[in-house]
Amino acid sequence: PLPSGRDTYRRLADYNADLERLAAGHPGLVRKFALPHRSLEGKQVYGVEIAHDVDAVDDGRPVFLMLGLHHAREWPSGEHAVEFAFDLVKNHGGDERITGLLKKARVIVVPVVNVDGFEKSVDDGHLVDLRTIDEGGTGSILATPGNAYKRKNCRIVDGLAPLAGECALASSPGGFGAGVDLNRNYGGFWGGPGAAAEPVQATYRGAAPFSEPETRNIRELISGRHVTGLITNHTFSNLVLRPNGVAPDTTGPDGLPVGDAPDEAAMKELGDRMAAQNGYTSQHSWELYDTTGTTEDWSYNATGGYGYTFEIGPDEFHPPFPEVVDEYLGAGAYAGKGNREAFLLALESAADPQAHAVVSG
Ligand code: 0X9
Ligand code: ZN
Repeated sequence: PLPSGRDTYRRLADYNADLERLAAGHPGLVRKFALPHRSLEGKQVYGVEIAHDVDAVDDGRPVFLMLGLHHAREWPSGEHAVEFAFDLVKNHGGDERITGLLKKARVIVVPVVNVDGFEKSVDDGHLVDLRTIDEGGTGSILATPGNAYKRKNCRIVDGLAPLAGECALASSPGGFGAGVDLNRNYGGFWGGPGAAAEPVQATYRGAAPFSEPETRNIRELISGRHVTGLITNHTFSNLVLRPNGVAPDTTGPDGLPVGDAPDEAAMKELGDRMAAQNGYTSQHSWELYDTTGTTEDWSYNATGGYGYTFEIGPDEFHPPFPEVVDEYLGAGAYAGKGNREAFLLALESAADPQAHAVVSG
């Protein structure tokens, strides 16, 4: 079973209750906090920080950051993030490796970045039998009910909301609904290829870099702490992606080629090791397709902390829950190939940032 014991997808209230439960049950080890900006619908966004002596916030230990649910329909991305939190807490004290890591480093988990969009997606998705959706396959995602396959946040841009003030998918132009694609709204290469300028598009980048409260939350979290490594979880395609999101010969905002990441050798090395654990393919993000304004293209290029996107699962945005369990643990059809071990490698690397410099020469 999963570290939390859960066997169905969480809804938004379940995430918030679980974070509260983790913190309340483990004073000194887990601290729950609210991110600085409420969502457009006024919801608070929560995270937990986990570390030995967690309240000694001025001790300068490096931070490993784990994110989920930038994209509303990608439910396993939040599940794996929050299960990692449960896993660390459960094994602290008993497991020597995890106890040691929580002494060296701090872990911050924000499982639901896009709270408004996720609530719409998961509430509608629960109205129907998930297996019925799955039979439609990914080719029929627009034929499924309501907002189960909503991607973006709840920014209403003129003319796009089917009903005034409503953050919905059904019957909106283009079928993608209102919203900004939060994984195109960060500052890294914002305005470049692989992101749309038109609000109807699935990859709408927003009016400006960090125009959205959800991306500002993550920017301020990262800028205020010493985040040496992060994983931002998505679904699907079984990929470990590393910067950059555009190919080296692409012209950047400064008119020069963006080039390859200065830490390419070391980031590839860690990406490959994580992929060896979860069985995914390790590659540059641009090898999937061009993207600009993504989380780690900002965080890496702004801070130097290593950042990866995990695209969880072979072929579905939110498969039946037992698959999510197996993909975390490395069980069942995924025997020996789970994200748990890959996440621990990322934490180990973030806990020892000096080792980065050695690998990259
Ligand atoms: O397009 C995206 O945002 C990601 N795929 S998803 O199906 N989850 O929407 C891929 C992003 C890859 N690029 C970077 N991470 N830079
Ligand atoms: Zn995604």
